Amino acid sequence: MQTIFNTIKTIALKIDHAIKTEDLGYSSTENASGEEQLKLDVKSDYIVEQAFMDVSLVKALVSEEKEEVLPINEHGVYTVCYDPLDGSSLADVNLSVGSIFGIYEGEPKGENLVASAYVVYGPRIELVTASKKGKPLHYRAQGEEFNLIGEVSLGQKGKLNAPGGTQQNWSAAHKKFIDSLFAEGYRLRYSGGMVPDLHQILLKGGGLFSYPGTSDKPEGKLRQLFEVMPFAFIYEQAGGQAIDNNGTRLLELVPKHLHDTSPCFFGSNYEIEALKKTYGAKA
Ligand code: AHM
Ligand code: MG
Repeated sequence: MQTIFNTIKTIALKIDHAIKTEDLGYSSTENASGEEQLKLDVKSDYIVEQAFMDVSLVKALVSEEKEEVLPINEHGVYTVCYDPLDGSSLADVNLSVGSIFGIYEGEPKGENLVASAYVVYGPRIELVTASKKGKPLHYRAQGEEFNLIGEVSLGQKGKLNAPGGTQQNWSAAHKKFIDSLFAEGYRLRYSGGMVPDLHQILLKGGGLFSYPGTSDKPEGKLRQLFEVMPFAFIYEQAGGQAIDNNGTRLLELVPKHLHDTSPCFFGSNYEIEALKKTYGAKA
């Protein structure tokens, strides 16, 4: 697994360089979810693809920017599902963006996720990795090196509330729940980039990030394989919880298609337990 994490470090430095130097305009293509791709999305996807080509442990790649699975090494064991540059349009307004990686052994589905990692490109480049043993590890880049800062651990309860989706399209139950957290003293922290938003909650010890099903997007916006499951793994390893709108662990989901989405809630125990009570079985 260390070989894969080392490859992600190399990728992080290259994508950071691209963010700082490349043209930010749109390409002439769309991704598998029908969204216009920025040139930076395409470039970042290419950087990831090239970096993993020679990693013999990796059998296949599945990218948010590609329709199909890309087989790369016949004898590999892992499928790496990734979002090369999540929140890429935020680079235009100079907010933080990120890359997300889920490493699956066998078929890509929640129970086969064996490790995950994300990179935050902000004022600094930071990396968080997680495997099945121990707490996630937090690194910061200094030049070409990634220095270990320490373990990431969630407290029982936090203070931050990051509510995603268009409020006009939330269910009444969802609105009531989000309002109840604010009434308890929670503070709004939402940039529109799931990587920096989830990173902030993790490093500040707790809170809730939600992206519910909405009237316009009943299955939510965030993709299971590249976004939802890798973060669910990291939140659980950090001592928190990650569930869908039925109270099911996100890591129990089995996507029917590579680009399937799911409503998702990530947080420390207090907020997730409150969410389960408020919504009952159905959010
Ligand atoms: P992207 O993969 O197309 O960049 O979209 C994912 C991003 C997430 O980072 C973020 O949580 C979400 O979209 C924000 O969506 P919204 O603006 O609807 O709240
Ligand atoms: Mg994304």
